[in-house]
Amino acid sequence: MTDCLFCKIVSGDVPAKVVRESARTVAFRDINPQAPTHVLVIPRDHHQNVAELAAADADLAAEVLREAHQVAVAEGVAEEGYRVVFNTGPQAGQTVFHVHAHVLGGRGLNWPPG
Ligand code: IU
Repeated sequence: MTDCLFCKIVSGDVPAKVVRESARTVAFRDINPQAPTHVLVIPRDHHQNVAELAAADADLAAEVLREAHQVAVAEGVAEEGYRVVFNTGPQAGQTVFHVHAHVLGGRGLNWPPG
C-alpha cells in the first residue's frame, strides 16, 4: 500500500532501526519504546491486523510469531520473560494499520495492561 508507513519501512523509503529480517518479515525498534526492549515485527506483505493476517496467510502469521521469539532471544530477554502484543482495532490502541507484533521486555510488565 503506497500510503502505509510500515510498507514504506519494508521498501526502505522510510528509515528504521532494523534488528532482524526474514524472507517474509522485518523487525525494527519502536520509535517510542515502552520498555528497554521494544521491537515491532511485521510481515512484508500488507495486512491490516492480526485477524486479517491469520485468515489470509496462516504460515506468515506463524513466521511473525517465530520471529518475535527470535527477537526476544537476540535481545536477551527470552529467559526472564517478554510480552508479544497485537493491538487490534482503535479501542485496543492500534494506530498503524499494518499488522505488527510488539515485542516488549527488559523490565517487569504490569498485568492487566492499561
Ligand atoms: P500500535 O499498536 O498501532 O499503536 O503501534 C504502533 C507503533 O508504531 C507505536 O508503538 C509507535 O511508537 C510505532 N511507530 C514507529 O515505530 N515508527 C513510526 O514512525 C510510527 C510509529 I508513526
